[in-house]
Order: sequence, then structure tokens, then C-alpha cells
Amino acid sequence: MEFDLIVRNGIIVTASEILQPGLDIGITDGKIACIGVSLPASAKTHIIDAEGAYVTPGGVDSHVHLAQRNAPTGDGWETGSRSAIAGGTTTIIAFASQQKSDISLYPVLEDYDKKAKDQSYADYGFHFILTNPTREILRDELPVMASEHGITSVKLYMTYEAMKLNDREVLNILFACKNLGMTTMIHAESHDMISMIIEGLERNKNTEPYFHAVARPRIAEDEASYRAISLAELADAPMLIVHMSSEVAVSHVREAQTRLLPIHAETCPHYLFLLSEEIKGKPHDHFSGAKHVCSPPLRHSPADLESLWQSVANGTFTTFSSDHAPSKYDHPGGKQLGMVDGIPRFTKIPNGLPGVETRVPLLFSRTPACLPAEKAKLSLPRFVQLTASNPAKLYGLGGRKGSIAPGFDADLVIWHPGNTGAVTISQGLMHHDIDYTPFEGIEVGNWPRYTILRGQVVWDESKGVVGSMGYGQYLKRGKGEVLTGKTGHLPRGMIEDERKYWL
Ligand code: DUC
Ligand code: ZN
Ligand code: ZN
Repeated sequence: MEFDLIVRNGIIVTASEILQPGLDIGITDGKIACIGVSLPASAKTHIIDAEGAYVTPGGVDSHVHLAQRNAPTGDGWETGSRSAIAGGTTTIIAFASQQKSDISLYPVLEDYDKKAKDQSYADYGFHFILTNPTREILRDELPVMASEHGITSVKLYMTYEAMKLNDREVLNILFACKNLGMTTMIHAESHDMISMIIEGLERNKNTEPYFHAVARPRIAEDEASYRAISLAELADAPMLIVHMSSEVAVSHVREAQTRLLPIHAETCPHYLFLLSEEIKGKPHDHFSGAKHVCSPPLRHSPADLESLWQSVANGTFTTFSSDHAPSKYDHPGGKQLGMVDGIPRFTKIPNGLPGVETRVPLLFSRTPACLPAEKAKLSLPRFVQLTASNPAKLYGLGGRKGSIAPGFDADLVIWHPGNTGAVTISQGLMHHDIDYTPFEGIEVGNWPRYTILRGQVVWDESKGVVGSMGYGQYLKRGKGEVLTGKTGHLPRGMIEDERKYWL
């Protein structure tokens, strides 16, 4: 067997184990051909010596917003995907967003497809954001989107005037997606709780950025998460609740999982590393807190962070995504929209943070690869599950992305051996087109030395980004796998076959 590339002498980490040191990965035609000891090289084989470092699967970031109409100062495909590979992410699943006035998904896909085509450094796919789920879209268009275009997941919002769906609409989508084997992602916050609190805050002239966190208390996420789970239970459909930040909301997920319901949960770096204190901004410049405005908001207490870390470790979270949804800070069309005639108005600040580049190194920094075992927050296999293998399987890329095994795309991250390679995150190191990073000053014990996408080195820490725009391929995804629980349950209190009377 002749290899194009051999990665020698790595410690390969999979979703279930850390393989013995010193193995080689043989790569042919962009795929992993085999894993072995002292694989033979030919004259044309390129060799990378991992020098005993950990080798993990290329990251799969399943929650990324690029080129969104509602974030004109955010990243487009070129800069967002460049930032991804520089931080060890080789696959991005981004959003094609329907607006309420769109009565068909075809022009939406065409529009987003055009923005991404030939622009991406990373492999990519789309989820649809559904804001106007007409009968025709659910009945006629979603099946074609799944079978012909490989778009097998949708995201729904329970809040935001321009996007929110009512419970009946959510149910309709859950039934449609279940029948098609599509995954439903949901943004769970109670719109009515939030809008009532905002009215009171504005009445009392409490409009600085920090009040964004006050406007969206944990209970708004707790209630909506429980409601979303109930809707999924009634429909007997799999669901993933995105960007979870609240201990109680996560406990609802955990409780559903113990009943074997197919309820998945995602969290993001900012909910594990940052607190609402950040939104207060600098003492002489409270508005700078706008840099940390995202929804759900950063929470108040270190106990909030700790409870989420426990759910990272114990398996409650299925995925760990960046929710990269940035806007520039120092730009009149970005976060400065929240400064109106010299008065801060938190409701006008575009929501969201950059994070596609820092996601994988931040989580890796809390594994035993970077910390003494007693201080580590999660194991290396759990790191692989959360950053790569689980999102790949959940979103229909199993067998191709997210694992280091023969037959998979050769998407790899090679870290620094031993305890070398610590980096303090700073804006100057980033490859996005945003003017700040919310993680400024946080030290990570390691940064990817190489990112490899389909057998090509696309990030080499000593040279920078060496991949090329347009190398990223569109991924037609298959049906997602249910990774926790299973369908086929009766909601509590229903008797056998009760659903058949109304389905
Ligand atoms: N939801 C997201 O998924 N991203 C950014 C903001 C939001 O509300
Ligand atoms: Zn959201
Ligand atoms: Zn998002």
C-alpha cells in the first residue's frame, strides 16, 4: 500500500480510548487508509512526525453563523472558515436562515450556497433556520432538502419577535422532522418572560449592556427547555437543545435522558469559561460589555460554570459548539448599534460572540493533556466525543467525519508533545474578521501545531494558515443518529396506543 501522507509517532485519541503511543496513520486520497506501526513510506510519501504528541480528529463545529443577513459585520465564509482551521476545526455546519417573508426554502438555500461556494477553507454543510414553517415547506420541501441536498437538520427559535415559533408550529416541525429522520435543534428561552422584563428595565431606564443578562434570567431558559422537551416527548421525536447555560434547564435534559427520551443538549465555550461580570464592561466604559452580549446570556456565578462542567464530564451534553455568531465591536453596524444617540440600549446590541477558532483549544486545555489529572475537567475521549465524533454522528456525517479510523476522511489535529505550546488567547492571534475575542487573556495549555483536512495540512503553527480558500467541500449529510435514548415512548400518563386516536 502506498501512502500520500504518514503521520508518525502520535498518541491517537478516539471517542472511546487513547491508543498506545507510537502509532502511524497512513493516508491515501484524503482518507485514512490504515493505522499501524512503522508504516512503509515510498518516495512520494510526505511524512509528518507527531513526536509523541496527541493526535485528535479534526473538530466538527455544528453551530456556526456565517454570512447571516442579521449580522452584516460578522464573519463571512472566507474569514470564518479560515478562523476555524486555525483552531483545529475542519468541518463547520452553518445556518441557512429563512426569513418570515420567505415562502420557500429553495431561494434561501441558493442564497447561502452562493455565499459559501468556493469561499471555504473548511468542509461545510447547512442547517435550515425555520421561521415560517408552512405546510408546503414541511410536506414538499424538507424531504427534497434531505434527500437531494443533504440538509438533515433544522433550528427553531422560541424567542425573538422576528424568528419565534409558537408551540403548535414547533410540534408540526417535530412531527415532520421525525418522519424524515431529520434532527430538530431548538433555541429555548421564554419569549414572554423576557419581553415582560425588558419592558420593566426600559421603564426604569436600566438599559446598559449588563441588563441584557438581567432580561434573560435562567428561569426563562429553564421553563422553555422543559416545554421544548415536553413537545418532543409528545411528538416522540429526537431533539437537541442548543447553547444551554442553565443548571436547571440541563437537569430537565438529564431527567429526560434517564427516561431514555432522545433529548440531546449542546453547550458552548462561553458558558464554561465566562461570567456575566464581563457584561459590566470596563469601569470607565460600561458599554464595552456589549462585546459579551449573547443569548442565553453569560450567567452570574462560578457555581453556574461548575454545574455545566459536570454535565460536560458526565455525558449529559452531546455536543460542544462555538455558536460563533459575531458582530464587530467598533463598527456602527455592529455592537455600536446598541449606543443610540449616546445612550446605551442593550436591546439594540446584536447578539453573539466569536469563538470558532478558540473552541477546540479551550476544551483541550481542560483535559489531562494540559492539566494534572485531579484538575482536569474531562477525559481526552470525552473531548473527542464532544468536539468531533458526536456532532458528526448526530448530524449525519458518521462514517466520514469525526473519528480517526480507516475509511474516514483524514481530518486530524496534531498537538504539541508534552507540556509545550501554551498560548494566551488574544485578538492578535485570531484569524477571524472580528475586532475582539471574548476569551482575551485566557491561557490554554496547547494550540494545534497542525490541522489536516482530507490529508492536506491547512494550518501549520509555524507558518500560519496554509490551506486555500475553496478547498473546503460541501457535505451532503445523511440522516442523523440518535445518540441518547430512543424513540418509541409514550408520554407519561398516556395509555397504550392512545396516540393512534389522533395521529
Ligand atoms: N442564538 C444563536 O444560536 N446564536 C446567536 C444568538 C442566538 O440567539
Ligand atoms: Zn440561538
Ligand atoms: Zn447560534
